[in-house]
Amino acid sequence: MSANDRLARHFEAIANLMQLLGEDGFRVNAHTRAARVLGDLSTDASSLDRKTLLEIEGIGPKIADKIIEFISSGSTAEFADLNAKVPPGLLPLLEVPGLGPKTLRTLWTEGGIVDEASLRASIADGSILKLPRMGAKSVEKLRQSLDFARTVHARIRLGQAMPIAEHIVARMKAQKGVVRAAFAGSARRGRDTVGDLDILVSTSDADFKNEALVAPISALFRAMPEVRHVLASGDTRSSIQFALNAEDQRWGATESENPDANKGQVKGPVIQVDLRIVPECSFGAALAYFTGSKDHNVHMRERALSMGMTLNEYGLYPDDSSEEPPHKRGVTPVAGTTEESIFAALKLPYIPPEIREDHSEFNLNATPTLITIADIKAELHAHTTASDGRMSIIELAERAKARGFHTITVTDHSRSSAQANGLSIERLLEHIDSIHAARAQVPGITILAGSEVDILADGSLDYPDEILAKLDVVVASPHTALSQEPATATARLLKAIMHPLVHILGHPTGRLINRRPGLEPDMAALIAAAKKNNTALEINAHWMRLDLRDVHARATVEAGALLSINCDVHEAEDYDNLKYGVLTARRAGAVAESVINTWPAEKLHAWLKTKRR
Ligand code: DGT
Ligand code: CA
Ligand code: CA
Ligand code: ZN
Repeated sequence: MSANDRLARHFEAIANLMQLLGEDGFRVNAHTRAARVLGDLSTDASSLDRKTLLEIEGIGPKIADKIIEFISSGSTAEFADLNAKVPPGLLPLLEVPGLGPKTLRTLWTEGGIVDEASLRASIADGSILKLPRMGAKSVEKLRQSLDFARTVHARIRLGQAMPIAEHIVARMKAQKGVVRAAFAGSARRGRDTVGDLDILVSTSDADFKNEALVAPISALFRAMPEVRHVLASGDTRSSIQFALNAEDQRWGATESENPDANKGQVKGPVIQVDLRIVPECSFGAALAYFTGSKDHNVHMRERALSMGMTLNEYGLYPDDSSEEPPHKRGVTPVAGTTEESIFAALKLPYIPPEIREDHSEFNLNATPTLITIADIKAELHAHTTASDGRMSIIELAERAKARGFHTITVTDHSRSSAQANGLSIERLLEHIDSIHAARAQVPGITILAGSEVDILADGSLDYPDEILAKLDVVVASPHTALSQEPATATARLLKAIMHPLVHILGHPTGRLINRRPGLEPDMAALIAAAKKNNTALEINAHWMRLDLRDVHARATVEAGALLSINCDVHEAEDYDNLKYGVLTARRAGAVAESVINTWPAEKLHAWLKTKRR
């Protein structure tokens, strides 16, 4: 997240808190406006002095001071003051679709609702119906939103969890005595959400025997400033709850599900992080064990047993069928320092973490060459300031070029997407000219003219065919009517896939992880049609989306249909989401060849033209 985004998020949180506290409109509006202005700012606000900030329309002296305070301290006193006046469980409820700050204020002040539990209770006993503007219909909708959130509520999106994992690993690596550090678990496997983070640290074998060296590493982990609650503390293992940013209180961040763990803790969104410290000779075994998945581990252990060995998180040991585990008796392991040594000793190719799900990885004869970030050479779904993006065509193209891409496609929103400033036909035609004109200014990369065309509720596209035919690339995506019946959704999306001018089906289900489930079409039918019509299905790499999700991407790969991994770029940082898209593709077992963004320029451009004959 950019500094501007963090600032925008912060001012939005202040505005929300003010409304919850019933403050007057003018002050609220000043903060909402500041949030919008900061979010749209093309220069980094943290690089501006007070005078320059004041020159920006929508930023007055008070806001400017708060921006400066936020940049130097990471928060503001005003936020802290306001936040202290609101029950901690209230702000996260703003993430529930249909619950705005005004409604929430009523629920709180007049209905005594302070968190999810009390909201559920008042729905269950019907008392919520006595509150202003709470009709049977809106309450039923609220209940459904809460239920959807409940099923996913304990898991945190990969894009929020992974930066924390990387941050903690970097901190642990900087510690005295630490040799290796890595994160394991579902985050390493690249799942779209994670339950908790699993961090692994090693010391040298000699150091590991010295408690005075090991214990401080564990203690330091528990003393990180973001730690809200310590769940377990030992010399070689600890468990904590790590706070997500207060202003980043997104639905999906959660209290621990473990009731004991919650005793006496400060409320607020947290992610649990488990730490294990192991000696170097066990690091590979521990990494394999804590990467999982559980099912994969069970299979590995059975394989070891069938070969007369014992596998655990300490190593792979020759089995002498003694009751006591071999590592406790000082038995010398067969393997354990690296994961590679364990796979080799079990006569298996190295199995990449993303496919350790006991799906079919044990049938592999060789390590699969799964797609990597370096394979990606083109971005085919990107927005500019013409619709809701933050970059000009030139900047978008320059950023793509700096990543080593040979092609960037400008795909702004189509006319129906009014909230995203979608382009009318007239504006689109002008935009195509601007895109062509930009080519001379950014040599060394092919800039293609495209559109992210809305797939309307009935499956028709948002521009007529003669306009679509003028575009080099058409990404067709659903943005509205995302709670259609599955059969209707299938028919709708099939129509787009079969449309002869459509290259890519963008974010096929429209899901937002932990927010809305999106369409539930018959994926097998879509995939078969995509293959038949030579249309690529997108893995939208944004961590809020990851759409197609892993299992559907796998079905696409297995059917031999084409994938396209796109960042759906709206601002410069969005290119960094590529890693989440690639992880999803790796979970699907995708090799570079099955993803059109990896193809050489000539091949990709020729393929695009097959839909323009
Ligand atoms: P999560 O945290 O729910 O997103 O998923 P994981 O896979 O990170 O699961 P977690 O954190 O409970 O445990 C990390 C890994 O440790 C898991 O993938 C496999 C291993 N593990 C944990 N408990 C067991 C167990 O009872 N049996 C086996 N075989 N492995 C386990
Ligand atoms: Ca985990
Ligand atoms: Ca864990
Ligand atoms: Zn879209």
